[in-house]
Amino acid sequence: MRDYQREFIQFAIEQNVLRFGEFTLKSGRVSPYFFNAGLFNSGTALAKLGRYYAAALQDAGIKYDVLFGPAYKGIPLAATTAVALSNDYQVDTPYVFNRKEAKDHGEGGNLVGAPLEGRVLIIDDVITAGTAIREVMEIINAANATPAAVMIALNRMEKGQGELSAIQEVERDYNMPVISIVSLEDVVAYLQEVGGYAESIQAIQAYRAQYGI
Ligand code: OMP
Repeated sequence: MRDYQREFIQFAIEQNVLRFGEFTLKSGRVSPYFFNAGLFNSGTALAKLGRYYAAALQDAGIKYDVLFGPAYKGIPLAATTAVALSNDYQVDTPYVFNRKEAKDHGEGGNLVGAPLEGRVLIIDDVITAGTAIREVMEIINAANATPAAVMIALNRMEKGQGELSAIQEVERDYNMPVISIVSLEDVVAYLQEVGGYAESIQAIQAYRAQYGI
């Protein structure tokens, strides 16, 4: 695990973004942990978050033309990542996001920001069963753009519809990599390192036996 990944997990726990307990997910699975990116809810937290996304993106070495932040949660994520790429790496990257409802006046259309064209780097929070990301792919296909990769904060390492992980299914179906700042394995390694999380680790292991890959 890299230093920035360890720092990121610590930061997510401090912000209550990463919590342990019992949570019912969108997929109906009952998870012993939850990652709520909406709780990176101050200027400082959002600035830091953008730096972690930018660091992981630079680390992955993927080529892309535009960042896309899917509504709603992806919008600040793409914006803060674009700012961090500029501040930390002097890379000026266009970014675009979608509206959930079309607008028929003013700038019109469903997309706001840079043109959605070329190789698109999608920025999102979490992939569990892969439902949300499939909706995003429809927007990219409709724009005739090419997906370059999906960048998420946490890879929950869960099964999708079959025996592959949801992320492997997305990679296979859309022929692009999914990259993350950290994975569940990193989280568990971190919890083991710092100590005091024996119960949570046990619950995560039981959950992984059922839904993990
Ligand atoms: P899938 O559409 O099943 O891949 O679930 C992804 C979405 O679930 C995310 O975009 C979140 O809205 C939500 N989610 C989290 O935010 N954090 C989690 O730890 C788990 C989920 C979830 O419900 O699976």
